[in-house]
Amino acid sequence: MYNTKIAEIFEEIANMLALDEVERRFEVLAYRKAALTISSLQEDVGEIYKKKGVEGLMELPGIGKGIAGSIKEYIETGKIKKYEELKKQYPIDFTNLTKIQGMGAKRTFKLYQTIGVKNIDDLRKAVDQHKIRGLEGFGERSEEEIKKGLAQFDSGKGRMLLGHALPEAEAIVKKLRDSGLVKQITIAGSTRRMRETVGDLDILVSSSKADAVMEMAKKMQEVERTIVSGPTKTTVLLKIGLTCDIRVVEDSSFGAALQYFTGNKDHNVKLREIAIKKGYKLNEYGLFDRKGKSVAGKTEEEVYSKLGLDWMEPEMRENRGEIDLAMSRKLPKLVQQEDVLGDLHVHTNHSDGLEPLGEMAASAAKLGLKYIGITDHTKSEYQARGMDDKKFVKHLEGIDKENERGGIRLLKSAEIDILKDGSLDLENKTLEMMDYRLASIHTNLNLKRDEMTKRVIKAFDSGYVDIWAHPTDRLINARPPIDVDLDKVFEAAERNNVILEIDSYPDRLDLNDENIFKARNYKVKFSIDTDSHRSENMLFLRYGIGMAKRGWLTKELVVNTLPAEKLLKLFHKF
Ligand code: DGT
Ligand code: CA
Ligand code: CA
Ligand code: ZN
Repeated sequence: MYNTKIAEIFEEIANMLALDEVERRFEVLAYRKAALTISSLQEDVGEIYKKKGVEGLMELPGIGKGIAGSIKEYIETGKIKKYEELKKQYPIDFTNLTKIQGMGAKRTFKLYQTIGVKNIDDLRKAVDQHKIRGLEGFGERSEEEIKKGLAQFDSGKGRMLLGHALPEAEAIVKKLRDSGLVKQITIAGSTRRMRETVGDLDILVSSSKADAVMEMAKKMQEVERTIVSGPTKTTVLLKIGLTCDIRVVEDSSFGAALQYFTGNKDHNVKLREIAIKKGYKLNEYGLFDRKGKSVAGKTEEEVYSKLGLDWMEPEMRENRGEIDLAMSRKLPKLVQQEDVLGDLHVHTNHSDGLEPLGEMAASAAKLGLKYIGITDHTKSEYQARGMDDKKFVKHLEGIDKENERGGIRLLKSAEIDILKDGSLDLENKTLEMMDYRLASIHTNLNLKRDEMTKRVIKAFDSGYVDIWAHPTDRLINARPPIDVDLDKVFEAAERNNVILEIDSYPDRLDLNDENIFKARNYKVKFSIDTDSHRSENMLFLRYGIGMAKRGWLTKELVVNTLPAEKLLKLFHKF
């Protein structure tokens, strides 16, 4: 997969071009747009290029001839000349520095110019030595913010977003499968459990040609270098900066190995204890009786079954009580991607989306969805080109017109800003024209817990909020969640029939599994949405589904598994 790396380079190019004395705004915007497009692609640009050449690249939104040329250059030579030259002029690690909260591109450059900060280590030193607070335009508060940002950065270090890791793992699996060398092959580890971030990839293979598989694994185009390689296990560092374990086992052990390497560790430990109590021994090769005879191992189902447990989906295997449920045959039937009939959080180019309404609708239809809710931003989100009441009225009429033309059902909505004081960013009469109202927080994220809690509850108590979108506002590895008393807020959601969103965007995944768990203590429902800003983002749904399964949600608890007519009955009426 080239996507992550190329998107990073384009973002860096944009950052560096923006520093140039010469006004190069269009070029900067072009690179930023290209970075956004590529980072959210699920198909590898390398594959697109291989199949359809530069023309194929140019079919992607926001990719013109020049940028397509740069992509080609990178795929063929591993470098982009323009980038290398800019890098000489600005030897700054923009990619990582701008990940720190409080560090935009401008500030990053300023710190380089004034005190020579080139990378994260330099920044850490500057913070420790209090060199930043005295600089013009910074001050003590910025220094504190950067310090917190650094801590946040460290805590996420080395763990990659599921949304970047899973497509990479799938590309590797496909490659190995296509080689004809493997009998069975599956992704295991935290990626199979759909954890929001993964530490490394685990790929499990059964094959009678282990040597050839190991050789091939080392030589894949995705590999930066081999870390260790033995007869049945190879660990490589991938170009995207993640390590990957590839293991080969006998077909007769595949189920036991898959169970073992899927984990998680605590789940495995508990399973092993159960095995011991039953007089068995469980390991990655199989389940064995006292005499060392294998009693199970070919499939996972077999292993669980011999231990007296129902098989459970990987997303549940976190030792959160699932083993007891499996033993008493009471596992919940989790929501499946096929159950989801619509997406209630979709943007168009009427605010910060990249595509017109019609295109988003056509793409959703192609994916088999029956309806989508159009949730463009409101006026406070001026940088997202949010609309005021007047524009919204016209926009909603536009949705009606589009509905008359046929195609899948488009629901009228908005992503309404919950303002600092808890009021909503549109007038009631505009809100009343919509099928439902999705609300979220985008500004003043640093309010104290008390004030934040009051803010959200006030919004809910208005009676105008149907869905609370990306509730905690965290960005994985980049921004902490807002400080809010979720118990109080969930209680208010229950009282006001507010549906809680599971935002599927890879760096949001919000609510996450833990918070879904907490929310299930209340009589609330959930909506698994993609927050799409372009058609391809709709493929993110599977990450939200993963989160929902990790939170043990059944179909009944997820509102967008309902057909539109039934769904509409759940929303507030005016
Ligand atoms: P990660 O890579 O940090 O995102 O998380 P995992 O769960 O993929 O962990 P990883 O790659 O270290 O190991 C893959 C699986 O192998 C893990 O989920 C369970 C199993 N495993 C690893 N180490 C142990 C261990 O010491 N004991 C047991 N019972 N299982 C282990
Ligand atoms: Ca792993
Ligand atoms: Ca591993
Ligand atoms: Zn949104």
